[in-house]
This record gives sequence, C-alpha cells and structure tokens, in this order.
Amino acid sequence: MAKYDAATVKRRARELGADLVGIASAATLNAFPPDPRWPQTPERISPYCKSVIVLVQRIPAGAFRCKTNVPVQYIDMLVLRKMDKVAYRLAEELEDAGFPTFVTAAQETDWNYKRASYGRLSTRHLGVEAGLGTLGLEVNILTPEFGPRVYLTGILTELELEPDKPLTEQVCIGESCSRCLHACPADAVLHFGIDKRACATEAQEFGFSTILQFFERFIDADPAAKAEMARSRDVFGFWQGLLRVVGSFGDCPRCLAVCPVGNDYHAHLADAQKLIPEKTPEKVALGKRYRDNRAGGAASGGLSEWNKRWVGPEGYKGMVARQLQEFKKAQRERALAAPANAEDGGRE
Ligand code: B12
Ligand code: SF4
Ligand code: SF4
Repeated sequence: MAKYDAATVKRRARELGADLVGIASAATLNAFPPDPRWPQTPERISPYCKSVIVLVQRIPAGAFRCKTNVPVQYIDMLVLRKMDKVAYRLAEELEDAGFPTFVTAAQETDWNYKRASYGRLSTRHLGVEAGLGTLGLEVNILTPEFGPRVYLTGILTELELEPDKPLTEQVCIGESCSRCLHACPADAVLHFGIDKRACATEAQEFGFSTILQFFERFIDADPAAKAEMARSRDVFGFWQGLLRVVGSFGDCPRCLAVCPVGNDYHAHLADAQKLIPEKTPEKVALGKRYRDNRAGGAASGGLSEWNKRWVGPEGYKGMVARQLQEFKKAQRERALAAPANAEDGGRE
C-alpha cells in the first residue's frame, strides 16, 4: 500500500489541480464548531473521520475586471466544478489506497441547521483550521495568496494525517481598510459579520427566498396577473438558475473584487478596482465606528472570545503591506531583467 502522509496528500492535491491545500484534524473541528448551537462538525457526518483535507480553488482575477457581474457568475460555476473534480479524484485515490474517504457538499446547505443557512460543514472555518487563511471583516476567508477570491471544499478521510497549524496573524487589514464595507451594494458587511438576508438580495438574486416570495405573490394574484407573472424576468431567472446555477448564488462579486489582499489583486486588480463607486460618507463613518469600537474594546459578534480564533488572535501585523513590498520588488527585478516587458502595466 502506498504511504500517504500529509506531504504526499498535499502534493497529489496540487498535481490534480488544487491551488492551495491544508489539513485539519477532525478532533479539533469537533471541539471548535463555528456556532456551538448548530455544530457543523465532522462527527455529525461520520463517526470515523480522522482528518479533513481542505482544497482551495482560486477564482481567476480577469473576471473581476469586467463591466458587469456576469463573467464572475459564470466562472464561479466552472471553479466549483473543477474543485469538485479535483476533490473527487483525491478521495478516490485515498480510498483505493485503503482509507475510506468522501467529499462534502461545497455549496448545499442543511434545512435542519438554522433554516438552511448553514452547510454541513463551514468550509471557511475548515480553511482557517487548515492554516490557509483567516476570516475578514465581511467574514470571507482571506488567503494570503488570493485574498477572498477563492472557493473551498473539504475531503473527509479516515486516514490520520499531520494537521497544519492555523495562522495566528490576522490576514485582513481590518477596520482601517473597510473596502469591502464601502463596496457592498446591500450594506450587508457588519463588524466581522454579515447580514445574510441583505447579502442574499444581491448574492442570490434568483435564490430560494426570491422563489418563495414570487410564489407567495403568485398564489394571491388574479388570473390576468398570474399570466403576466409567468412570463416575467423572475421566471426566466429561475429557469437559468435550474439550468446552469447562474443567478441562484454567487451573483455579487463586490466584496471579493475590492479586497487588496493577495498578489492576484496587486497584479491584476489594483488599477481596475482602485475606485469604489459605491463608497459613501455614511459607509466611511461606519468603518470608523467599527474601528473605534474595537479600539475601545466594545465586543461584536464576530470578535467574541469564541470567534476570534478564526479572525487571527494576534490581530493585523502588516501582512498585506509586507506582501505588496515583496511584490513590487519582484516586479522591479523582472523589469530590470527584461526591459522590453516593463511597459505591461505591472501585470504578471
Ligand atoms: C449559506 C451561504 C451563503 C448565504 C447565506 C444565505 C442565508 N440566507 O443564510 C449568503 C447569500 C449570505 C452567502 C453569500 C456569499 N457567499 Co456563501 N456560502 C454559504 C454556505 C453554503 C454556508 C455558510 C455557512 O455554513 N456558514 C457557517 C456559519 C457559522 O458562518 P456565519 O453564519 O457567517 O457565522 C460566523 C460569522 O458570521 C460570525 N458572526 C458574525 N456575527 C455574529 C454575531 C453573533 C452573535 C455570533 C455568535 C457570531 C457572529 O461568527 C460566526 C462563526 O464564526 C457556504 C459553504 C459552506 N458549506 O460553508 C458558502 C460560502 C461561505 N460562500 C462563499 C461565497 C464565495 C459567497 C459570496 C462571495 C458569493 C457571491 N459572490 O455572491 C457571498 C459573500 C458574502 C459574505 N461576505 O459572507 C464561499 C466563501 C469563499 C470565501 N472566500 O470565504 C463559501 C465557503 C462557498 C465555498 N464552498 O467556497 N453565502
Ligand atoms: S456578496 Fe455582495 S452583497 Fe454580499 S457581502 Fe459581498 S458585496 Fe455585500
Ligand atoms: S477589503 Fe479590507 S477590510 Fe475587507 S476583508 Fe479585505 S482587507 Fe479586510
């Protein structure tokens, strides 16, 4: 039987196409559910799981340079498909080697967990426990490599693997940045938290709650209005969602697009996303209030004693500034080595 230790598993995941990979121990995940009232733990799924292999697939930055949200919506589906395939192949390989292994759903939620707003596992929290990043002001997981422009999935295995250590440094710049808050069209960004209902109006234009509201209106409508409603853009949106998922989730790219964490941002997005058209004085004031609250020790949900483990207990220590300096240095070195390429706007 082939020897599958943590290094081998990670190498295979990368060879199969994962952009980042980390390992979390099932025992740790069982001990630290994101919200203990609704424990999203491996043991609720399988009593035998020993380790969770966490795969990250980046969303190509090009889609965030477009005039509309549509390219991101489409590429999201492709990224998820690729990620599922990579995860499935790795799971198959481990099982062939003698270790029962399966992949969790990356997007589906469980009706029994908080009326379906929670997945069976929170893949963001898996990512943090596997040392791949920390949660940002808008509770996306920020990876140092690609910021929040990623999807994640978990592979549950009965193979005991050496787990990675979580990052203790906060990757998110925090309240002094607040760019995600400034860009959010639904005012959904809280202080290391998210107003899910507000976010869903943009992120899931034709999602479950839109469908529900449509049918509630439909039931009460008179026959002429019913006929009109049946031919409306809403029904077309539901059809497209069923057909290719577009519109039912992943619709709003704004908090992903403007986050300055990650070399993909420095290389491809700093110019296109520099200005935030949605920014208002009210949003700026809110960011400042969050900053003052934190400095004054006023607790917010996402920064509670339980939650700060996933935000980075040491706080922000300049990781993004350090990365930007290194990025610029590498850029200068490349320009010196190949002067003919120096006018490419700094892109890799
Ligand atoms: C449901 C869901 C949503 C829904 C929620 C729907 C609803 N009506 O409830 C909505 C529509 C909000 C949503 C939006 C988005 N989603 Co989504 N979503 C999920 C899903 C399927 C489950 C989420 C989950 O289980 N969360 C777990 C709970 C514990 O997290 P939570 O409720 O946020 O609670 C924490 C914090 O909010 C915080 N907190 C904040 N306030 C407070 C207050 C109190 C009192 C307490 C105690 C705690 C607290 O503490 C909690 C514990 O840490 C996951 C996939 C998965 N299985 O994980 C994807 C996922 C989180 N989504 C993802 C993405 C990409 C998005 C969008 C960017 C999509 C888009 N482009 O439009 C937006 C981003 C919004 C945002 N800033 O968070 C990615 C995340 C990638 C990343 N970099 O983080 C995931 C992981 C999918 C994946 N497989 O990769 N999503
Ligand atoms: S996905 Fe859009 S609506 Fe939701 S938090 Fe991010 S910017 Fe706001
Ligand atoms: S935009 Fe700024 S505040 Fe928001 S998650 Fe990214 S680094 Fe943090």
